[in-house]
Amino acid sequence: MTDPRLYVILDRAAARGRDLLTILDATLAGGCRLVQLREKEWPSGRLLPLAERLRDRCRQGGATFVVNDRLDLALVVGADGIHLGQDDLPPAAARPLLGRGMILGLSTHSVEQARAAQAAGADYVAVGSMFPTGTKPGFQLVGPQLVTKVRSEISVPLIGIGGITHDNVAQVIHAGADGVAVISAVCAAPEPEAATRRFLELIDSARNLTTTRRRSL
Ligand code: TZP
Ligand code: MG
Repeated sequence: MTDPRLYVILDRAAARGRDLLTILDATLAGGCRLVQLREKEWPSGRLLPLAERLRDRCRQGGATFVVNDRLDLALVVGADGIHLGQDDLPPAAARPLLGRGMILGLSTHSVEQARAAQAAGADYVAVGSMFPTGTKPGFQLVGPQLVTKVRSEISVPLIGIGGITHDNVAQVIHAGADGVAVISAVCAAPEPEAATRRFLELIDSARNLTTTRRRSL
């Protein structure tokens, strides 16, 4: 898996009519190297040509390309990974179908789920929702406190998700996350490239601060 600091999730609904390929190019130019395609409406047949083009651009840009929910599509396009939630195919059912070296990412909302995700072979674990978000309204709010609890329980990369913006990203990194996943803060940003660069700057300075704090304890 490439650099997990910033995981940009491309979501057509959040992009509000803007082309996902344009957003992808911008976020790659801004330094993102971990990308997910998330589509909740279009059937897989309709999504396939777009998924292929996104996969190609990710390959050219040296980014990891993950598909959300749809294992069939992930396999057909030769994605680098699949991301599954608690209500999707269980990891034990998905794992045997994954190609060699394919990444399995799992969404979790409690310490127990995160522990179970790692035990089931997750290559990274996402924890959310960090903050209230309009992208998944009414979704369980767990806050950065859960990142801190999960951090001491798992060793695979830990990604905070949900309502993350430039203003609050440092809280998630300070809580112990290796990276953050964002939808609207990049897909709906007026300038996705600049938004990406700023996230990476903020994440890096939060990480430096966290390391300095740990060292001085
Ligand atoms: N899973 C937990 S919260 C969330 C998902 C997919 C939505 C994240 O979107 P945004 O726009 O970054 O808050
Ligand atoms: Mg899902």
